[in-house]
Amino acid sequence: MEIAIMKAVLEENDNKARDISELLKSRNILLLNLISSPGSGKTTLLEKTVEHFKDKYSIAVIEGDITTARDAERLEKYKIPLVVINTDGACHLNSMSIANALDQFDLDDLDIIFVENVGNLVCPSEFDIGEAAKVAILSTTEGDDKPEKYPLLFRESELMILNKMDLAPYTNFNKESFYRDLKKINENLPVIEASCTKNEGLTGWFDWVEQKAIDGGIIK
Ligand SMILES: Nc1nc2c(ncn2[C@@H]2O[C@H](COP(=O)(O)OP(=O)(O)O)[C@@H](O)[C@H]2O)c(=O)[nH]1
Ligand SMILES: [Mg+2]
Repeated sequence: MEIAIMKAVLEENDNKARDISELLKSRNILLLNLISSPGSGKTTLLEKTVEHFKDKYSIAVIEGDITTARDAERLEKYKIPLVVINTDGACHLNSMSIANALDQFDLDDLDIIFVENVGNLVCPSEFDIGEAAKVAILSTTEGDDKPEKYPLLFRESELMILNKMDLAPYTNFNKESFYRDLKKINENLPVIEASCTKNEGLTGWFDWVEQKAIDGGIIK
């Protein structure tokens, strides 16, 4: 019984995700879904990304959080369209909540929508939201074993950012075993090593976003 209900929930989610994906493709809008555990640097990456692209692309952000609007408040300074989705305890965003959030934007006016998913390495990977790509973020302080422990995210993502490289020397993060595990899970997953707070390695990320935008028909 429980399995049947879960299947129905996922099916409803996937149907709506397909609608969103088609809608956004028809309007040449790129939706990127950022997924990581709490504290690995999603909001910091978004701050740097909006700062970098704000004069080139029309950007909006959907902030998913269990409660509070604290991450959205950090982005208010950029004067971009922002929607907060409080999931009231749920550990991920679903496509129905994304559809509601999209209703609050003027889609005629947007190029890229970044979604900061709820901080969690498990649930957000299971729920498509109509994104062009999922992006996994992991920080060196979380441990090199995370891809092997939470493989779905690393299998589903098109890009991974290994953040907090500035802290790596103070941790026991073992790059060799990290890359060895990751290769077994998703051989072709590109990894960008970065430090968001030190503005290091971000060019690779900006180039990737730009290429995705071009692939999505957004020419600026
Ligand atoms: N040392 C270091 N700290 C970082 C880096 N990126 C983010 N942080 C810090 O990590 C904490 C959590 O970052 P935040 O962006 O809120 O993570 P989120 O929960 O994934 O959105 C904050 O105190 C950030 O300043 C980094 O590259 N290096
Ligand atoms: Mg955040």
